[in-house]
Amino acid sequence: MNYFVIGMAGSGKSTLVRTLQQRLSNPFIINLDPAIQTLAYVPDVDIRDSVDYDQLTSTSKLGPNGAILTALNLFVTKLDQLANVIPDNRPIVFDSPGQIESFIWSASGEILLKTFPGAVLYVTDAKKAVNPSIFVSSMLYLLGVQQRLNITEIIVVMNKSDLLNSDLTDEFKQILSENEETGESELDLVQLFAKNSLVLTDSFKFQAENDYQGSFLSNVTLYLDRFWQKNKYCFVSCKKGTGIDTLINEMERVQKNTVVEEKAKDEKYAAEKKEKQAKEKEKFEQEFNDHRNMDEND
Ligand SMILES: Nc1nc2c(ncn2[C@@H]2O[C@H](COP(=O)(O)OP(=O)(O)O)[C@@H](O)[C@H]2O)c(=O)[nH]1
Ligand SMILES: [Mg+2]
Repeated sequence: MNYFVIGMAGSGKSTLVRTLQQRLSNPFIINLDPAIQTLAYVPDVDIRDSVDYDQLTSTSKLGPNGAILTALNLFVTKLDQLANVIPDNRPIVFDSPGQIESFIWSASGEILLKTFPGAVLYVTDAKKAVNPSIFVSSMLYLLGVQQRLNITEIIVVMNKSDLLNSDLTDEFKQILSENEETGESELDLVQLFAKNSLVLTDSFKFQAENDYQGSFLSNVTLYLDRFWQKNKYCFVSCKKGTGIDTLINEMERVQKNTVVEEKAKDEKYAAEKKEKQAKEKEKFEQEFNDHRNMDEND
């Protein structure tokens, strides 16, 4: 079972990995963040043991992002060694660098996901998602990640839900009642954003800063919500340890589906390759016979 924890810097990825280390059964943890100074957990494999980030910034004169990217690329050149130390029958959890783009938009993330097919956890800050424009921006990024990595289903981890402790303002309460929904807290509101796009679009009316932003976000939401609503949203608090059991059940379900899908993709690829080779062989034999017949006729 393989799990990749990705998300914006500061969303709580490493804290979640620490929580999963405590809650999963005997997990094997891999830290992929070369630049982290202090980790909240002790990993089983640490990119910092095989790649010297400081040397990349000083000797190779790379900037912080270039050095993270290069460190990941160097790490994946040693994947055969990693495969040798990864034990069988233990859940593997990959913690990714703070800068999501270094993992998502480079070849290394793709290679790791292809080599160790599994579930992807997109960690985001639930408190920030109370702002509807931040919620939609986060969902747009999520859809970009899904397309980039060709992932059918991704788990959205709404972390820091312990901070969703304020009551709803009267404006939000009115929006809920106009849409025949009920809810008192920010937690109810963000849960509704994820499943009822009308609540979201109505919220832009007083949250969006100008007409252009409100109109853009409403249109984006009405068109794209069907794609982000397909994902499962898990509201957790790593700080309080809440929502983790539900998350783990979801991780196991998505991981199983992903492995089945990857197997089907590999089988389809192998069948197509076999068919192509058979056609090429047939074409070659035909050409060979044609030439032989021409030679015999001469
Ligand atoms: N309130 C609250 N803070 C959290 C939670 N999870 C993480 N944090 C804090 O968010 C900050 C960033 O966490 P970190 O795991 O380093 O984020 P990363 O950059 O995504 O790996 C730290 O100060 C954490 O203590 C949570 O569930 N609730
Ligand atoms: Mg981290």
